[in-house]
Amino acid sequence: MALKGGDIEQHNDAKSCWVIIHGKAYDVTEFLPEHPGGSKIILKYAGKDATEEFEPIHPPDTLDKYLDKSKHLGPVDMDTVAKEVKEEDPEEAGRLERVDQKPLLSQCYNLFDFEAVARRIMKKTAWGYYSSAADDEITMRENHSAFHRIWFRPQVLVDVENVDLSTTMLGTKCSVPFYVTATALGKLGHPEGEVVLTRAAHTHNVIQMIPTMASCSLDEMVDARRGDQVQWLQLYVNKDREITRRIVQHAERRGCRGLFITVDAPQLGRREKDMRTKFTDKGSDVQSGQETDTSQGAARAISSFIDPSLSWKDVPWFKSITKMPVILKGVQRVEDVLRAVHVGADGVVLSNHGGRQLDTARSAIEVLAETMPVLRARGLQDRIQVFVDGGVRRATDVIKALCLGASGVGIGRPFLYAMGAYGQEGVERAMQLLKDEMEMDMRLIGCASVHDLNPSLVDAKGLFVHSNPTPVDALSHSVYDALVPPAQRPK
Ligand code: 173
Repeated sequence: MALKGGDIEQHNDAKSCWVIIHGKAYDVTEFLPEHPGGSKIILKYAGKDATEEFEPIHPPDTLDKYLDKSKHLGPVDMDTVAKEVKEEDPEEAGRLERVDQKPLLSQCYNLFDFEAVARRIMKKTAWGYYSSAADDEITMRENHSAFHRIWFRPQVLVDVENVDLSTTMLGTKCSVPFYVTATALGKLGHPEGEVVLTRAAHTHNVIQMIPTMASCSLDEMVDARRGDQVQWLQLYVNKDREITRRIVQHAERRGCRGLFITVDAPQLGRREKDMRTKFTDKGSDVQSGQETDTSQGAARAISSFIDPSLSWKDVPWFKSITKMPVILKGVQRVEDVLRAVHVGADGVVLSNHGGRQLDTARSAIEVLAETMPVLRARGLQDRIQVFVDGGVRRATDVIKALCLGASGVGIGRPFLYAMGAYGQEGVERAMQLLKDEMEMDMRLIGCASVHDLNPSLVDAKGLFVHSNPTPVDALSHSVYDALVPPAQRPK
């Protein structure tokens, strides 16, 4: 017999704490101290329906995995559960109006357009979480602006009638040299979460890196795969290595083809925009929190399982538990690239985690320009594949990275924004726009295949100069119209 709302309401404190999730009741009293996000956030929902808060942060198999079956209390007659009377929220009403008036998808011409739309129509907490970066967000801005310090040296009179964008990454052929990199908490952006990215990636034959901290379960993302679509696994290493072993081996059994171990996050960076949106979240009582760290933003609250003691000596263990290629994600200096070669890693991702970790860390593209000449000088360039991510918004950015020797380029936030703004179709259009840009740019630079891209096609001398000495060109600023995001559609 189904439980009644009244039965659950009784269990509304730390002595006995029941919650409803997706129409079922759970006794989480004993679990409270173990909850990675702290007990306080659960207690806020003690005796109540917690589905809405639970959903984006927990993959659907979470309760089966982490809560003993004896604590699964069974179905609840939801008609008997008191509906929370939500206060009229003027901010939400305004947001819904903006959703109604959002530009047509066909009005979005580049990746910035999706960002502009997403900013206006995503929930504040989702926007705060995705768009935020560490401290003063200097590295996040640098990630993008570093590309502006590289200039092309195009070659002419090359037959570019047919342009081939396909390449090989970690032994698999793919249509384009960019991939969907791992980003957490997809359901903040879209009710279906990361499977939307999986489907769009299939449409364009783009590789997807599956995040450890996804809202969907790994199995859901794998099940959403079609045909011979390729997926990799991004891994946060758990203090409990048995959990890590299970995740890795399960992913391998389910066909993942690369293991990307995140090495730039022994602790999550402080993202103040994310913290502030939580801070004003009504009723979350974060100011008085001691044991809870929700005041630190969505990500930090759930990242306490990550092992800060992870070190170089752990790498052989990863190689021993999987046949997947092992790639270190988040390498930021050439010395560490050499070390990665030395320990037998199959690849590195030069990345600063989208500027979300150490602020004023250098851009990946700069680290790439530092790295490749050293690898070449030592004859190591074929021993390791080098990927980059961070700040990529234009196909010219992708091409610059390939010219400097990257095997592939990861793109994260732009696809989340496209998903948040327009769902699967949005992500597909974002990928198509990038492909179109890239085909044109390849012609203009004088290369018919990405394999022909090489360092002679760029002038990256200025890349290492960290300030822009060029004075502002007042004339052009007053004469030219700035790029504007697409207009809102009238109601
Ligand atoms: O950048 C992030 O927000 C991130 O990587 C993360 C890590 C752990 C939990 C949630 C997100």
